[in-house]
Amino acid sequence: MPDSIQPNGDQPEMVCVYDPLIELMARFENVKASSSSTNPFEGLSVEDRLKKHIIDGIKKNLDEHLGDALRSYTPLQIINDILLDGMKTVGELFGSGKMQLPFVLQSAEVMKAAVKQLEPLMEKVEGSEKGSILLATVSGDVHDIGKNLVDIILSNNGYRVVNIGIKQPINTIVDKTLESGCQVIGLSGLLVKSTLIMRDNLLELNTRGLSGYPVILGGAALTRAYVEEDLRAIYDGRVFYAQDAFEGLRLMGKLSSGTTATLEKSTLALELDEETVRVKSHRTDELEKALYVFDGTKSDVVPVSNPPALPFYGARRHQKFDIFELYKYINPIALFRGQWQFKRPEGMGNIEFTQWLEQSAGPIYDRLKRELASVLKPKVKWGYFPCSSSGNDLIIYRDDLKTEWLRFNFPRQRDGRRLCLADFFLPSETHATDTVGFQIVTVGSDATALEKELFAKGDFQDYLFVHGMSVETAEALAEYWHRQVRSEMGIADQEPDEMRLLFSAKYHGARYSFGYPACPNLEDQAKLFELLSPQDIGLELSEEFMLIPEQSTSAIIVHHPDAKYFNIR
Ligand code: B1M
Repeated sequence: MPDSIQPNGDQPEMVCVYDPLIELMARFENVKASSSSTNPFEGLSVEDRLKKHIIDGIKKNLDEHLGDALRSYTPLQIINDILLDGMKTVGELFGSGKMQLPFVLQSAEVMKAAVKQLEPLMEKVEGSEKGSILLATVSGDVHDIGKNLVDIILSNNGYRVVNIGIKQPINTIVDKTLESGCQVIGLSGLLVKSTLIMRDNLLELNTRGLSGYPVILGGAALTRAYVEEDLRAIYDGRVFYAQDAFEGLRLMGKLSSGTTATLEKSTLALELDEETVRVKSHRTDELEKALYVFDGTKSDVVPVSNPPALPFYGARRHQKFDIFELYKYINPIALFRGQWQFKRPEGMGNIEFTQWLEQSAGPIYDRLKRELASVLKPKVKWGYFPCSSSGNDLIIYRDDLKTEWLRFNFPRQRDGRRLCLADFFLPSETHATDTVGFQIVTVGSDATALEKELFAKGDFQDYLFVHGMSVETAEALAEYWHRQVRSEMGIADQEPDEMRLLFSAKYHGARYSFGYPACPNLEDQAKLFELLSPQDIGLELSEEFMLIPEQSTSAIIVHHPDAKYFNIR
């Protein structure tokens, strides 16, 4: 177990330790760094001391200052009038780009610690609740972090949150909502399929006469238009889209004060880039299924007449890795900006921002590399199979090279080049077989367990950092192993010498993950499981074809030199 992430121990205090990130952030933000030599609370009133604890995320001396405040205020007054006021400032700083998400989480940690200290001294006052929400990730979906970030932000802003976890069927959602007396239902999910499940859940609430519950929906594959147009049209009650945890907070504020009527009609700006809109289209599934039928018009792709020989037949396992070698394959942009959500401070240029990220997120990254070296357990299952194409299908053969084992059916672009993954392989009419690779990688369930522990303990900042590192290490392992596959297939002739180019897939062939645009059918994960049997590296499939543990990813590997990512329009 890493030094500073002890299962039952305390995190080191931030205030008396030189933290390069805090120092650097201070150069760009209004939030002041805590100096190691002066007392940051000197001369402040008790109210301002407590607010400073929250805003600057300082845990040291919190109990003492809470004790001082208890001489003049009740515990409830301290929470509602002082600490929550501090959290409001945190929200405003975040909203105006002056505070980064990891620091918001640090403030939430302090808030949680303060409430924990005050709670035993409080009597439950009827009607004192600001608002309440039941949170769940929908059926079949194992994605935890999105919902948990919402939980952290809401519960540390005074709302009662009943977080019932991942993979929750509507029956449980309804039962727990009624049982807990929550006023709002909040649903989250990672996949396009989850957005369809959310739709079914809303219909079920209608049927059961429970549309009186306002519903907030969030998650990577949702779009505002889908929720505010399509789902609003089918739900008898009020349903809202939250792009992030803070929009969830604003919505809870409006719902609790009864001012959602105006909100429902508002046209909040959509800040989605073109790719996100495409990827997030909730219609993807249906649209693409309709395209699966081969109408005879192929693309201009010419399969390789002399494909790579099978390096071996069937699946193999590998689980001995130098984790520090794998770390080199982590894309720092995806980690720092995507997972840890560091944003470019206003007025800072791109180059300066990149340098700033290296200097500010870099030390955290280095720390986690060391601390997680024994937690992340990289494991791979991969294999090669003889195959051929037939229209939009890719047929996989048994080791006699002629008995069909199973087939994949891929969508074809409706216009343009009319690409389809099957086109990259020799057609069955040629009576020759081609070679296809598959891989599935995981960094194991210990990372999931550590994340759970950190979340439960209220170490929210490390929870975000560890989650980001673990999922991006899974992605790095996929990148690393794909390189191995290219070498085994004898197509390592275009290896980039810079990682940046590797991350933009500038090599021979391509790795496509099921669920991504060129092969959107997540059910194909079941076929990949049949081919690779990855249960022996601890992998399972959820009923909605997600991989458990969460920090895992799979792919079909195409050797054709023209194979690049493409969308299905
Ligand atoms: Co993958 N992935 N991924 N992935 N991944 C997506 C989601 C995808 C949209 C990418 C794409 O197609 N371009 C796509 C899904 C499309 C689909 O459904 N068909 C996809 C896929 C297909 C997959 C796999 C199935 C691929 C494969 O292996 N075959 C696989 C599945 C993993 C599994 O089954 N366990 C997979 C794997 C992975 C990695 C492990 C490599 C990695 C981490 C995933 C993870 O965290 N579990 C990963 C990543 C990084 C992504 C993207 C790039 C980012 C997702 C993320 O981590 N966001 C994503 C594409 C994208 O979104 N641009 C993609 C950060 C996270 C904190 O945000 O959970 O959305 P999020 O929560 C936010 C908001 O959404 C909101 O607030 C939160 C905080 O701000 N929010 C709420 C969420 N719930 C809310 C509830 C609310 C309010 C707000 O109120 C109730």
